[in-house]
Amino acid sequence: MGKQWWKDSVVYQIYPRSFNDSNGDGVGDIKGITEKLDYLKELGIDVVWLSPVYQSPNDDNGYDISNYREVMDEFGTMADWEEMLAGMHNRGIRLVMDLVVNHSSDEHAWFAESRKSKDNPYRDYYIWRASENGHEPNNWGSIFGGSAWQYDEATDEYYLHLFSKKQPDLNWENPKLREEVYDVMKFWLDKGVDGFRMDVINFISKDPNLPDAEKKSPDKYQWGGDYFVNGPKFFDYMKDMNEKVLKNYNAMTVGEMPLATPEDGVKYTDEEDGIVSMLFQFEHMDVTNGPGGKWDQQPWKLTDLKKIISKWQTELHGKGWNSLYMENHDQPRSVSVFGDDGTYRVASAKMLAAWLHLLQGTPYIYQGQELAMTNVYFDRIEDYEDIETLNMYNEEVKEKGKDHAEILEAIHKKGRDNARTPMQWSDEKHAGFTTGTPWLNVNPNYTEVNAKKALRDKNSVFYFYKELIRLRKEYDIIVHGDYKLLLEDDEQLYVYKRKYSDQTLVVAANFSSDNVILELDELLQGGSLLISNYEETTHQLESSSTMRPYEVKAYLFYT
Ligand code: TEU
Ligand code: CA
Repeated sequence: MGKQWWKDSVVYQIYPRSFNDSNGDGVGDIKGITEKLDYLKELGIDVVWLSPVYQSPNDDNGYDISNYREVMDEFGTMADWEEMLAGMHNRGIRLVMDLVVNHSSDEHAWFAESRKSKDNPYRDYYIWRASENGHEPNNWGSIFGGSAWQYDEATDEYYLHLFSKKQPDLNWENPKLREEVYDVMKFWLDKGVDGFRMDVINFISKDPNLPDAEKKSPDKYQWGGDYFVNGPKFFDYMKDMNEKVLKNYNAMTVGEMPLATPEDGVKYTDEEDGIVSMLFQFEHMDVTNGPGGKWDQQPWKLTDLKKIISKWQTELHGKGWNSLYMENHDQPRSVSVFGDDGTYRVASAKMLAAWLHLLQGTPYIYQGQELAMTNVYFDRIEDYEDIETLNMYNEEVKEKGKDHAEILEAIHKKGRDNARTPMQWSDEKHAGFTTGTPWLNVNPNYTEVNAKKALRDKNSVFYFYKELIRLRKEYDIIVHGDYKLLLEDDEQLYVYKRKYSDQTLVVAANFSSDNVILELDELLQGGSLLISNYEETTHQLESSSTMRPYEVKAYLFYT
């Protein structure tokens, strides 16, 4: 494997709480992951990104860490973790851990000290400010609702939390804090992990003046992103981290970077001067957002998706590196949003898979995506667990008096629990996820949608992913080829062409449930079929052909 081994890898994301429960307490755990390593090996993935397994009071399911060097009791022991890592490495699978260092839990020992007194040695590990005329230090809103500031009586000051009040932001201005983070990273790297996915890493540097955000909505609190997204010292902090830690390991780093532009992407992932191996950005996920943002989901246009994807493909080619994903633990299921989770569930899941995996970048499969798991439609708010969802519901329904049904519909479309219902292993009770009571109910479609069934069916979405992963290993063009969008204005067909030395790859995907005529340039006739999701397909590309509902086909040409 080369120096940049992540470029020809496929990543599989595990959300441990929902993956597999080994001891019947209803919560997925580390031994549960170890039990399923052969399943991952069968799929053929190269890397696991494991969402946090550190000690945590679980205000945000592990994204609130109270000890960076210990494994969460509910998930098992360090010995279990070591066994899991060995099991992965024995199978040639690498492990990327989640590094959540924009904030910690308020139950972290650093914070317990920090809040005690203004002269505590840990005071400056967090961001404390006095009140402004009896109010919060500024008008920033938290991403999970309400103010981004929490008053703390002990010292009569406020601390900053961009997420929940149990997730105080760490103060990266403090060199001691930065050293602590480096030590945590070395601790895990020395245990053998192969890299980190860095949670909201481009939020770590705040403008030290913490100015009020411009008032753009009637709300009391405003989005303060101008003062912390890609903040003033972000790049320098990351350079320092690379110098002091990462350069000594051949580690893969994925920077989760909301609001990053392709220009940022080029700067941050440059092979010589960059700071991470690849970024994880959200522009294409936001294509369904209406003017009201994430809870205002609207019908989306394929031409809008094309513009975003094409911009990233073109601008990063030869200069930077991106993640390719349509799902993670914060997003709804892609087949429910971009495909069809009814009649064409299987066809559309395969279409999305081939369309995505044949683009340039490192593909990510989120657990259950390989089964075409779908969104879930609980009708009681009590069935939801996610802090973001529940806070939003309380604010909108209980405080502002909005309609329950309307808000529930928004949750059905975009709530994070869509991705967090337990992995569907079989048609047994609770989908074979647990013998106990699952922490979050399983999606009732598990009798139809489950791994056991998929593994027995050679035409399943699972084996389609397996084939895509295999193709990546066989054809360099998938990793290295350039990108050109064809049929730019078409609202149903997404067609692109890639080139690499003497090879050309054409991928045609129908994002609709209609039969659509595909007409291509005379020059693009012939080639040989690489993959498709319908059994009967022409083995050579024709200048005019019909694309059936959610059909995808890719052809390779040698010139
Ligand atoms: O998410 C960061 C983020 O900015 C959003 O995508 C967010 O998750 C949310 O859905 C806003 O609507 C990361 C993690 O992936 C997420 O699970 C955590 O809750 C968050 O950071 C805080 O650690
Ligand atoms: Ca368990």
